[in-house]
Amino acid sequence: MVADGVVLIGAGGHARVLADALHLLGLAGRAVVLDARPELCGTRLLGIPVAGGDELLPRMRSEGFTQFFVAVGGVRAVGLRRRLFEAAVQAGLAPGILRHPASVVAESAVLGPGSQVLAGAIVNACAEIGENVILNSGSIVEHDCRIGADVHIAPRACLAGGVRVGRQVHIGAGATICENLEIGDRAIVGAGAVVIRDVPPEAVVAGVPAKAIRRSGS
Ligand code: JB2
Repeated sequence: MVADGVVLIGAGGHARVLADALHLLGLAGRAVVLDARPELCGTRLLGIPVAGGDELLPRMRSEGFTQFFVAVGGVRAVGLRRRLFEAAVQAGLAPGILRHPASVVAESAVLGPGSQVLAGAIVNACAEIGENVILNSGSIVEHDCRIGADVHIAPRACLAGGVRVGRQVHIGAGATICENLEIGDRAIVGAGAVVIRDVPPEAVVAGVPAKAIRRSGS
């Protein structure tokens, strides 16, 4: 029986980043990983045991696991991230909040349940981060930004002050969003884009300055 154990859901690249952070936070010894690939069962992810698949979720609570993190993060995984979040909550686990020791979070910022603030990320004053959000390595979320559920801000992306981001948005690595703009639900901003106008829901934008190239999901 593990007291206050942590469940990582997923055993790929993003899970390795979260596992590394759990080691730094002293939580890895009480963690377990679940993954959809049966061949990983019995292996270890940075020393953390892979116990099996999501069919184990309903019994994790009775085995002493109380918190979880959705540990998949790819650009096409936003729907999956939501489904896994809801399955874990349904199983009685609480979404944790992961703050890498090398991240900076202003005292007045609010981090939603399940949010992950990774190495070098900065969340500035009065920013509001929704549930199940990834603020990946070196990303910057400036003052007064509002970020919706299931959003992934990829490494080194920068949101200037007052940006509003809807639900299930992906902001690509190194993208810049100028101040006070709005990014609609399920939009995708390509890596390195510089966004100087609002982005409508489900648009995919890329380039400098960013222009629409297609709709997300198409
Ligand atoms: O339903 C599922 C499920 N579907 C896929 N339940 C569970 N428990 N696990 C699932 N998976 C597992 O997620 C796959 O079997 C695989 O092991 C893992 C996804 O690994 P992958 O390395 O392909 O993606 P990722 O989401 O961990 O990493 C992506 O996103 C990161 C943010 C990559 O693009 C990384 O480079 C990126 N840094």
